[in-house]
Amino acid sequence: MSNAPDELETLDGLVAAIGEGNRRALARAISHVEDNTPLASPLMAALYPRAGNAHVIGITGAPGTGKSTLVNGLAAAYRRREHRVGIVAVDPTSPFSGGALLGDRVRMRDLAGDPGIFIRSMATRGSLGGLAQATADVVMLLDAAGFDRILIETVGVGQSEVEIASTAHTTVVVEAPGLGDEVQAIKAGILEIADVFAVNKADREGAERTAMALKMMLTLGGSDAHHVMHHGRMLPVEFPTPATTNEAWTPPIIKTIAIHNEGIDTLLEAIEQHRQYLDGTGLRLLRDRQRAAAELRMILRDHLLEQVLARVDKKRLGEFVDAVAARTTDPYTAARQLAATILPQTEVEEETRV
Ligand SMILES: Nc1nc2c(ncn2[C@@H]2O[C@H](COP(=O)(O)OP(=O)(O)OP(=O)(O)O)[C@@H](O)[C@H]2O)c(=O)[nH]1
Ligand SMILES: [Mg+2]
Repeated sequence: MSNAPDELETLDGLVAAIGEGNRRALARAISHVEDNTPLASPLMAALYPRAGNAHVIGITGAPGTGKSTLVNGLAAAYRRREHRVGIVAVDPTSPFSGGALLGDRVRMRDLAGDPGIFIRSMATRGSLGGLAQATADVVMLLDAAGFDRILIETVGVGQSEVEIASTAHTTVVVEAPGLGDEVQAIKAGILEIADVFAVNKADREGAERTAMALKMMLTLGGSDAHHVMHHGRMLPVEFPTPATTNEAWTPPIIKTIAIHNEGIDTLLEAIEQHRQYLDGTGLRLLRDRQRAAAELRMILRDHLLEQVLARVDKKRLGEFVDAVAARTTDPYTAARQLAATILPQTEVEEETRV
């Protein structure tokens, strides 16, 4: 069989096995990319062209609102519709949810035997940017492996969620009653990234109030205002605006009882409608393009930084740091001088002539 263990040691073997739906190969590829082994770059290069078919769905919200339970329900519902589902659980605030993650694993066990489902958890390593990039890489690999619906769960209340959610085509913000009466998203500032709201734990008192509060907020802003705010973020000047972008999307508010599997199909429908909206208006292409630009910039920055650090030894770097700290130079000048170490000699001369 082509899935013999040694086959998976080579680039071609891995890529072929992933194409055949080999889960072990996929898990291995993810490890290569996460650990940045020598195979990471060629793997990304070989698999990137195969990705781009998945619809990526971010599920975010305050701790304990029921995101994992919803993800479970959504995954099962997508499976019933013959989709292949990737699940990425991102945990940037591990101190809060170490226990919850354990709970997730137990709950997700009933999905785990299904070959149409692939689950991966990720924990913080390095910077938040690093986690966002690592998540994007794993999503790409799942996409290339043929998972056509990818659910990313982020626990959350901050910039990291916004960053990770920006990997998604559709972002579901999960609210629950009884977290104090104000809607959590206001505090969190994640309101503007919501494409769909789920008011989970609708079996509890106060769910109606939470839904009303959300509705009021949306109408207060006006759905057009929301639209501009939401998509304005996605429209940097250098990209053409699709002709039909004016068609507004008002985030639907769906009540769910995840533990009893109620409202899950309605939530799934809302996500699928948003997907069609993105496709129909050309916004999907725009989002993909915007994401490509952001990703390219991020990787380029990392790459250039690595190049500089490879040329400047620790001691010399320490001297720059000392000089900036002592204010004998400023960080801009220091950065320019450090960057000059990777410029061709002629440009360095020009640079110093200025
Ligand atoms: N009453 C009620 N409880 C629910 C519902 N959905 C989930 N829960 C419970 O709420 C708790 C938290 O659910 P999770 O799915 O782990 O929530 P989460 O948002 O993933 O939590 P973190 O990942 O820790 O942020 C669990 O005890 C669930 O059983 C619901 O619809 N109604
Ligand atoms: Mg969870």
